[in-house]
Amino acid sequence: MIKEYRGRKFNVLMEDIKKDFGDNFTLIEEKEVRKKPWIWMKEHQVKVKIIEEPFEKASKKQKLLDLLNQQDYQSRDGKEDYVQVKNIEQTMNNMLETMKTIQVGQQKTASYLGEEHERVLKEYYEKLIHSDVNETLAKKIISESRMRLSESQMSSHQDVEKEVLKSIASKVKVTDEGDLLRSNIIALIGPTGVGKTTTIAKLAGYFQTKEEKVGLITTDVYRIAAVDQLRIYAEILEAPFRSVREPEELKEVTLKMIEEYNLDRVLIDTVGRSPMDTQSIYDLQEYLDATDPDHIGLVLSSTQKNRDIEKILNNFQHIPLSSLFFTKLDETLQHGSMLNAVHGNDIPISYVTNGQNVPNDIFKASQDGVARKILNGVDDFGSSIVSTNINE
Ligand SMILES: Nc1nc2c(ncn2[C@@H]2O[C@H](COP(=O)(O)OP(=O)(O)OP(=O)(O)O)[C@@H](O)[C@H]2O)c(=O)[nH]1
Ligand SMILES: [Mg+2]
Repeated sequence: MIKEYRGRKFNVLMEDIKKDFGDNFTLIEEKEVRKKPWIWMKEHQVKVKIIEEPFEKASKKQKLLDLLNQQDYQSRDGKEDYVQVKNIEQTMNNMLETMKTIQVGQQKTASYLGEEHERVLKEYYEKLIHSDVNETLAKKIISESRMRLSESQMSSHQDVEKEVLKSIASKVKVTDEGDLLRSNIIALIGPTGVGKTTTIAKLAGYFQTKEEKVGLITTDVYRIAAVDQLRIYAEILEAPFRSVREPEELKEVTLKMIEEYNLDRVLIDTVGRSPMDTQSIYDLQEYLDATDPDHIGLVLSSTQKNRDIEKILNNFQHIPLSSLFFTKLDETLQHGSMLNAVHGNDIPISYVTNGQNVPNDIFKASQDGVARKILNGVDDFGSSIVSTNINE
Protein backbone atom coordinates (compact mmCIF):
# COMPACT_ATOMS: atom_id res chain seq x y z
CA MET A 1 0.00 0.00 0.00
CA ILE A 2 1.36 3.45 -0.96
CA LYS A 3 0.33 6.50 1.08
CA GLU A 4 0.92 10.17 0.40
CA TYR A 5 1.50 12.82 3.06
CA ARG A 6 1.88 16.56 2.64
CA GLY A 7 3.02 19.25 5.02
CA ARG A 8 5.32 22.19 5.58
CA LYS A 9 7.92 20.43 7.72
CA PHE A 10 9.57 17.16 6.76
CA ASN A 11 10.25 16.24 10.39
CA VAL A 12 6.62 16.73 11.38
CA LEU A 13 5.47 14.63 8.40
CA MET A 14 7.79 11.84 9.48
CA GLU A 15 6.37 12.00 13.00
CA ASP A 16 2.82 11.75 11.62
CA ILE A 17 3.74 8.72 9.52
CA LYS A 18 5.45 7.10 12.50
CA LYS A 19 2.34 7.74 14.58
CA ASP A 20 0.22 5.97 11.93
CA PHE A 21 2.51 3.09 11.00
CA GLY A 22 5.38 2.88 13.51
CA ASP A 23 8.50 1.74 11.67
CA ASN A 24 6.57 -0.32 9.12
CA PHE A 25 7.15 1.92 6.13
CA THR A 26 9.76 2.75 3.52
CA LEU A 27 10.19 6.23 2.11
CA ILE A 28 9.88 6.00 -1.66
CA GLU A 29 9.58 9.62 -2.76
CA GLU A 30 10.07 13.07 -1.29
CA LYS A 31 9.71 16.34 -3.16
CA GLU A 32 8.81 19.97 -2.69
CA VAL A 33 5.49 21.02 -4.19
CA ARG A 34 3.54 24.24 -4.32
CA LYS A 35 0.61 24.42 -1.97
CA LYS A 36 -2.71 25.00 -3.69
CA PRO A 37 -4.30 27.55 -3.82
CA TRP A 38 -1.41 29.47 -2.13
CA ILE A 39 1.08 28.64 -4.85
CA TRP A 40 3.77 30.86 -3.41
CA MET A 41 3.95 28.54 -0.40
CA LYS A 42 6.01 25.38 -0.65
CA GLU A 43 5.39 22.16 1.17
CA HIS A 44 6.81 18.65 1.23
CA GLN A 45 5.12 15.74 -0.46
CA VAL A 46 6.17 12.37 0.81
CA LYS A 47 5.16 8.96 -0.53
CA VAL A 48 5.63 5.95 1.70
CA LYS A 49 5.16 2.26 1.11
CA ILE A 50 3.45 0.66 4.05
CA ILE A 51 4.87 -2.72 5.01
CA GLU A 52 1.97 -4.87 6.09
CA GLU A 53 2.16 -6.21 9.60
CA PRO A 54 2.35 -10.01 9.69
CA PHE A 55 -0.07 -9.92 12.59
CA GLU A 56 -2.76 -8.27 10.51
CA LYS A 57 -2.64 -11.32 8.28
CA ALA A 58 -2.52 -13.50 11.34
CA SER A 59 -5.72 -12.01 12.64
CA LYS A 60 -7.44 -12.74 9.29
CA LYS A 61 -6.32 -16.34 9.65
CA GLN A 62 -7.54 -16.32 13.21
CA LYS A 63 -10.99 -15.34 11.96
CA LEU A 64 -10.88 -18.33 9.63
CA LEU A 65 -9.91 -20.56 12.49
CA ASP A 66 -12.73 -19.17 14.60
CA LEU A 67 -15.15 -19.92 11.77
CA LEU A 68 -13.82 -23.44 11.53
CA ASN A 69 -14.20 -23.88 15.26
CA GLN A 70 -17.75 -22.63 15.12
CA GLN A 71 -18.45 -25.08 12.35
CA ASP A 72 -16.76 -27.72 14.42
CA TYR A 73 -19.13 -27.25 17.32
CA GLN A 74 -22.20 -26.84 15.12
CA SER A 75 -21.66 -29.79 12.81
CA ARG A 76 -19.71 -32.16 15.02
CA ASP A 77 -21.67 -35.28 15.66
CA GLY A 78 -18.81 -37.61 16.28
CA LYS A 79 -15.28 -37.71 17.76
CA GLU A 80 -13.67 -38.36 14.37
CA ASP A 81 -14.86 -35.02 12.90
CA TYR A 82 -13.59 -33.24 15.97
CA VAL A 83 -10.11 -34.75 15.63
CA GLN A 84 -10.05 -33.86 11.95
CA VAL A 85 -10.92 -30.25 12.62
CA LYS A 86 -8.30 -30.08 15.37
CA ASN A 87 -5.72 -31.43 12.88
CA ILE A 88 -6.67 -28.74 10.39
CA GLU A 89 -6.35 -26.17 13.16
CA GLN A 90 -2.89 -27.45 14.05
CA THR A 91 -1.80 -27.36 10.39
CA MET A 92 -3.06 -23.81 10.03
CA ASN A 93 -1.24 -22.72 13.19
CA ASN A 94 1.96 -24.17 11.78
CA MET A 95 1.31 -22.34 8.51
CA LEU A 96 0.79 -19.12 10.42
CA GLU A 97 4.11 -19.49 12.23
CA THR A 98 5.89 -20.15 8.93
CA MET A 99 4.17 -17.13 7.34
CA LYS A 100 5.33 -14.91 10.19
CA THR A 101 8.93 -16.03 9.80
CA ILE A 102 8.83 -15.53 6.04
CA GLN A 103 7.27 -12.09 6.38
CA VAL A 104 9.81 -10.90 8.95
CA GLY A 105 12.56 -12.11 6.60
CA GLN A 106 10.92 -10.30 3.70
CA GLN A 107 10.66 -7.11 5.72
CA LYS A 108 14.34 -7.24 6.46
CA THR A 109 15.41 -7.66 2.85
CA ALA A 110 12.73 -5.23 1.69
CA SER A 111 14.14 -2.55 3.92
CA TYR A 112 17.70 -3.48 2.71
CA LEU A 113 20.98 -4.55 4.19
CA GLY A 114 20.03 -8.16 4.71
CA GLU A 115 22.16 -9.46 1.85
CA GLU A 116 25.85 -10.32 1.98
CA HIS A 117 26.70 -8.20 -1.09
CA GLU A 118 25.22 -5.19 0.72
CA ARG A 119 27.64 -5.53 3.62
CA VAL A 120 29.55 -2.37 2.66
CA LEU A 121 26.34 -0.38 2.36
CA LYS A 122 25.45 -1.62 5.82
CA GLU A 123 28.78 -0.34 7.15
CA TYR A 124 27.99 3.08 5.72
CA TYR A 125 24.48 3.00 7.14
CA GLU A 126 25.98 2.38 10.56
CA LYS A 127 28.50 5.17 10.00
CA LEU A 128 25.64 7.58 9.34
CA ILE A 129 23.80 6.44 12.45
CA HIS A 130 27.02 6.87 14.50
CA SER A 131 27.25 10.40 13.12
CA ASP A 132 23.78 11.02 14.51
CA VAL A 133 22.04 11.30 11.14
CA ASN A 134 18.42 10.49 11.85
CA GLU A 135 17.35 6.97 10.99
CA THR A 136 14.88 7.84 8.23
CA LEU A 137 17.38 10.06 6.47
CA ALA A 138 20.16 7.49 6.82
CA LYS A 139 17.91 4.85 5.22
CA LYS A 140 17.06 7.23 2.41
CA ILE A 141 20.73 8.00 1.74
CA ILE A 142 21.61 4.31 1.62
CA SER A 143 18.62 3.46 -0.61
CA GLU A 144 19.55 6.22 -3.04
CA SER A 145 23.19 5.10 -3.11
CA ARG A 146 22.18 1.49 -3.58
CA MET A 147 20.04 2.42 -6.58
CA ARG A 148 23.02 4.04 -8.29
CA LEU A 149 25.43 1.15 -7.68
CA SER A 150 25.82 -2.04 -9.66
CA GLU A 151 26.07 -5.26 -7.66
CA SER A 152 29.85 -5.44 -8.16
CA GLN A 153 30.35 -1.79 -7.11
CA MET A 154 28.47 -2.52 -3.88
CA SER A 155 31.44 -4.42 -2.49
CA SER A 156 33.83 -1.55 -3.17
CA HIS A 157 34.25 0.89 -0.26
CA GLN A 158 35.44 3.54 -2.67
CA ASP A 159 32.38 3.30 -4.93
CA VAL A 160 29.92 3.12 -2.05
CA GLU A 161 31.55 6.07 -0.27
CA LYS A 162 31.40 8.18 -3.44
CA GLU A 163 27.65 7.57 -3.81
CA VAL A 164 26.90 8.05 -0.12
CA LEU A 165 28.77 11.37 -0.12
CA LYS A 166 26.91 12.43 -3.25
CA SER A 167 23.59 11.59 -1.68
CA ILE A 168 24.36 13.47 1.57
CA ALA A 169 25.63 16.49 -0.37
CA SER A 170 22.44 16.61 -2.45
CA LYS A 171 20.45 17.04 0.75
CA VAL A 172 22.58 19.81 2.23
CA LYS A 173 21.48 23.32 1.39
CA VAL A 174 24.09 26.07 1.59
CA THR A 175 24.05 29.79 0.85
CA ASP A 176 25.99 31.07 -2.11
CA GLU A 177 29.30 32.87 -1.69
CA GLY A 178 27.88 36.35 -2.16
CA ASP A 179 24.86 35.96 0.10
CA LEU A 180 26.33 37.67 3.15
CA LEU A 181 28.19 40.20 1.01
CA ARG A 182 24.86 41.45 -0.29
CA SER A 183 23.62 42.10 3.26
CA ASN A 184 24.41 45.37 4.98
CA ILE A 185 22.77 44.74 8.32
CA ILE A 186 23.43 41.28 9.70
CA ALA A 187 22.09 39.93 13.00
CA LEU A 188 23.02 36.70 14.71
CA ILE A 189 20.57 35.07 17.06
CA GLY A 190 20.41 31.75 18.85
CA PRO A 191 20.52 29.86 22.11
CA THR A 192 22.90 30.79 24.92
CA GLY A 193 26.57 30.04 24.65
CA VAL A 194 26.60 28.70 21.08
CA GLY A 195 29.19 31.22 19.86
CA LYS A 196 27.17 34.20 18.57
CA THR A 197 29.53 36.89 19.85
CA THR A 198 32.65 35.01 18.76
CA THR A 199 31.15 34.45 15.30
CA ILE A 200 30.21 38.15 15.02
CA ALA A 201 33.86 39.02 15.74
CA LYS A 202 35.02 36.48 13.13
CA LEU A 203 32.65 37.98 10.55
CA ALA A 204 33.86 41.50 11.40
CA GLY A 205 37.43 40.31 10.74
CA TYR A 206 36.30 38.77 7.46
CA PHE A 207 34.68 41.97 6.21
CA GLN A 208 37.73 43.95 7.23
CA THR A 209 39.93 41.78 5.05
CA LYS A 210 37.72 43.01 2.22
CA GLU A 211 38.68 46.57 3.18
CA GLU A 212 35.20 47.28 4.48
CA LYS A 213 34.12 49.51 7.34
CA VAL A 214 32.27 47.42 9.89
CA GLY A 215 30.30 48.54 12.96
CA LEU A 216 29.38 46.29 15.87
CA ILE A 217 26.26 46.57 18.05
CA THR A 218 25.20 44.43 20.96
CA THR A 219 21.75 44.20 22.50
CA ASP A 220 23.19 41.99 25.25
CA VAL A 221 23.47 44.74 27.86
CA TYR A 222 22.19 42.92 30.91
CA ARG A 223 25.38 41.01 31.58
CA ILE A 224 28.44 43.19 32.13
CA ALA A 225 30.86 40.65 30.72
CA ALA A 226 28.75 40.30 27.57
CA VAL A 227 29.10 43.98 26.62
CA ASP A 228 32.82 43.90 27.38
CA GLN A 229 33.34 40.77 25.29
CA LEU A 230 32.20 42.44 22.06
CA ARG A 231 33.67 45.82 23.02
CA ILE A 232 37.13 44.25 23.34
CA TYR A 233 36.82 42.59 19.94
CA ALA A 234 35.70 45.96 18.51
CA GLU A 235 38.75 47.66 20.06
CA ILE A 236 41.14 45.07 18.64
CA LEU A 237 39.51 45.36 15.21
CA GLU A 238 39.33 49.16 15.56
CA ALA A 239 35.66 49.01 14.66
CA PRO A 240 32.98 51.38 16.04
CA PHE A 241 30.91 49.77 18.78
CA ARG A 242 27.56 50.56 20.45
CA SER A 243 25.33 48.81 22.95
CA VAL A 244 21.56 49.30 22.94
CA ARG A 245 18.95 48.62 25.54
CA GLU A 246 15.59 48.94 23.77
CA PRO A 247 14.26 47.71 20.40
CA GLU A 248 13.32 51.25 19.24
CA GLU A 249 16.82 52.42 20.09
CA LEU A 250 18.38 49.76 17.87
CA LYS A 251 17.10 51.17 14.60
CA GLU A 252 18.14 54.73 15.51
CA VAL A 253 21.61 53.69 16.66
CA THR A 254 22.16 51.52 13.57
CA LEU A 255 21.25 54.30 11.13
CA LYS A 256 23.27 56.91 13.03
CA MET A 257 26.29 54.66 13.15
CA ILE A 258 26.16 53.95 9.41
CA GLU A 259 26.01 57.67 8.69
CA GLU A 260 28.61 58.76 11.22
CA TYR A 261 31.29 56.22 10.22
CA ASN A 262 30.23 55.70 6.62
CA LEU A 263 29.90 51.97 7.31
CA ASP A 264 29.56 49.18 4.76
CA ARG A 265 28.19 46.71 7.32
CA VAL A 266 26.63 46.60 10.72
CA LEU A 267 26.78 43.38 12.69
CA ILE A 268 24.26 42.97 15.50
CA ASP A 269 24.92 40.59 18.38
CA THR A 270 21.91 39.52 20.46
CA VAL A 271 21.23 38.00 23.85
CA GLY A 272 21.24 34.20 23.93
CA ARG A 273 17.67 32.93 24.04
CA SER A 274 16.68 29.63 25.49
CA PRO A 275 14.54 27.81 22.95
CA MET A 276 12.41 26.62 25.86
CA ASP A 277 11.55 30.22 26.76
CA THR A 278 9.09 31.41 24.11
CA GLN A 279 8.59 34.81 25.76
CA SER A 280 12.27 35.67 25.33
CA ILE A 281 11.98 34.76 21.63
CA TYR A 282 9.12 37.28 21.28
CA ASP A 283 11.34 39.92 22.93
CA LEU A 284 14.06 39.13 20.43
CA GLN A 285 11.59 39.48 17.59
CA GLU A 286 10.89 43.07 18.71
CA TYR A 287 14.57 43.98 18.18
CA LEU A 288 14.56 42.31 14.77
CA ASP A 289 11.30 43.97 13.70
CA ALA A 290 12.76 47.34 14.68
CA THR A 291 15.84 47.03 12.44
CA ASP A 292 14.69 44.55 9.80
CA PRO A 293 18.19 43.12 9.13
CA ASP A 294 19.11 42.00 5.61
CA HIS A 295 20.39 38.73 6.99
CA ILE A 296 19.35 36.94 10.17
CA GLY A 297 21.63 34.03 11.01
CA LEU A 298 20.57 31.41 13.55
CA VAL A 299 23.67 30.13 15.32
CA LEU A 300 23.58 26.47 16.34
CA SER A 301 26.27 24.47 18.04
CA SER A 302 27.22 21.07 16.64
CA THR A 303 27.41 19.87 20.22
CA GLN A 304 23.67 20.30 20.69
CA LYS A 305 21.45 17.25 20.65
CA ASN A 306 19.28 16.57 17.60
CA ARG A 307 16.04 16.87 19.53
CA ASP A 308 17.09 20.20 20.99
CA ILE A 309 18.00 21.54 17.53
CA GLU A 310 14.60 20.42 16.28
CA LYS A 311 12.97 22.28 19.15
CA ILE A 312 15.08 25.40 18.50
CA LEU A 313 14.16 25.44 14.80
CA ASN A 314 10.54 25.00 15.70
CA ASN A 315 10.53 27.81 18.25
CA PHE A 316 12.45 30.20 16.02
CA GLN A 317 10.23 29.44 13.02
CA HIS A 318 8.37 32.78 13.20
CA ILE A 319 11.61 34.65 12.68
CA PRO A 320 12.52 35.00 8.98
CA LEU A 321 15.85 33.18 9.17
CA SER A 322 18.28 33.64 6.29
CA SER A 323 20.81 30.98 7.22
CA LEU A 324 22.20 28.65 9.86
CA PHE A 325 25.70 29.03 11.30
CA PHE A 326 27.08 25.80 12.77
CA THR A 327 29.71 26.36 15.44
CA LYS A 328 32.01 24.15 17.51
CA LEU A 329 32.54 21.55 14.78
CA ASP A 330 35.81 20.84 16.60
CA GLU A 331 34.05 19.82 19.80
CA THR A 332 32.20 16.73 18.65
CA LEU A 333 32.68 13.62 16.53
CA GLN A 334 29.04 13.52 15.45
CA HIS A 335 27.92 16.01 12.81
CA GLY A 336 24.67 14.51 11.56
CA SER A 337 22.73 17.35 13.18
CA MET A 338 23.81 19.63 10.30
CA LEU A 339 21.98 17.37 7.86
CA ASN A 340 18.97 16.76 10.09
CA ALA A 341 18.57 20.51 10.61
CA VAL A 342 18.62 21.54 6.95
CA HIS A 343 16.64 18.63 5.62
CA GLY A 344 12.96 19.36 5.79
CA ASN A 345 13.19 23.13 5.96
CA ASP A 346 14.35 25.75 3.52
CA ILE A 347 17.08 27.34 5.62
CA PRO A 348 20.56 26.83 4.18
CA ILE A 349 23.85 26.64 6.11
CA SER A 350 26.05 29.68 5.50
CA TYR A 351 29.18 29.32 7.66
CA VAL A 352 30.73 26.79 9.99
CA THR A 353 33.24 27.46 12.73
CA ASN A 354 35.70 25.04 14.25
CA GLY A 355 37.63 26.77 16.99
CA GLN A 356 38.02 29.70 19.34
CA ASN A 357 40.53 31.60 17.23
CA VAL A 358 39.12 34.95 16.13
CA PRO A 359 38.78 35.62 13.27
CA ASN A 360 40.45 32.58 11.67
CA ASP A 361 38.26 29.66 12.60
CA ILE A 362 35.40 30.30 10.22
CA PHE A 363 34.68 28.65 6.87
CA LYS A 364 32.11 28.96 4.11
CA ALA A 365 29.86 25.92 4.25
CA SER A 366 29.85 23.80 1.10
CA GLN A 367 27.72 20.78 0.27
CA ASP A 368 30.77 18.53 -0.17
CA GLY A 369 32.45 19.91 2.96
CA VAL A 370 29.42 19.22 5.13
CA ALA A 371 28.98 15.74 3.59
CA ARG A 372 32.63 14.82 4.32
CA LYS A 373 32.42 16.19 7.83
CA ILE A 374 29.32 14.11 8.53
CA LEU A 375 30.59 10.88 7.00
CA ASN A 376 34.30 10.94 7.82
CA GLY A 377 34.73 13.71 10.38
CA VAL A 378 37.29 15.43 8.14
CA ASP A 379 37.52 19.19 7.75
CA ASP A 380 37.22 19.82 4.07
CA PHE A 381 35.92 23.35 3.85
CA GLY A 382 38.91 24.78 2.01
CA SER A 383 40.75 27.64 3.67
CA SER A 384 39.33 29.96 6.29
CA ILE A 385 37.45 32.98 4.95
CA VAL A 386 39.92 35.09 6.95
CA SER A 387 43.67 34.66 7.00
CA THR A 388 44.86 36.73 9.96
CA ASN A 389 44.57 35.92 13.64
CA ILE A 390 43.99 38.64 16.21
CA ASN A 391 44.66 36.21 19.06
CA GLU A 392 48.30 35.86 18.03
N1 LIG B 1 35.73 25.08 20.35
C1 LIG B 1 35.04 26.10 19.90
N2 LIG B 1 34.62 27.03 20.76
C2 LIG B 1 33.90 28.06 20.28
C3 LIG B 1 33.54 28.18 18.91
N3 LIG B 1 32.80 29.30 18.77
C4 LIG B 1 32.71 29.86 20.00
N4 LIG B 1 33.37 29.11 20.91
C5 LIG B 1 33.51 29.32 22.36
O1 LIG B 1 32.25 29.18 22.96
C6 LIG B 1 32.17 30.00 24.10
C7 LIG B 1 30.89 30.84 24.02
O2 LIG B 1 31.04 31.73 22.93
P1 LIG B 1 30.23 33.08 22.82
O3 LIG B 1 30.61 33.70 21.53
O4 LIG B 1 30.39 33.89 24.05
O5 LIG B 1 28.75 32.50 22.76
P2 LIG B 1 27.39 33.33 22.74
O6 LIG B 1 26.45 32.58 21.90
O7 LIG B 1 27.66 34.74 22.38
O8 LIG B 1 26.98 33.23 24.27
P3 LIG B 1 25.87 34.10 25.04
O9 LIG B 1 26.05 35.50 24.62
O10 LIG B 1 26.20 33.85 26.46
O11 LIG B 1 24.53 33.55 24.67
C8 LIG B 1 33.44 30.83 24.12
O12 LIG B 1 34.35 30.24 25.00
C9 LIG B 1 33.95 30.73 22.70
O13 LIG B 1 35.35 30.87 22.59
C10 LIG B 1 33.99 27.16 18.01
O14 LIG B 1 33.72 27.14 16.81
N5 LIG B 1 34.72 26.14 18.56
MG1 LIG C 1 27.24 36.54 23.36
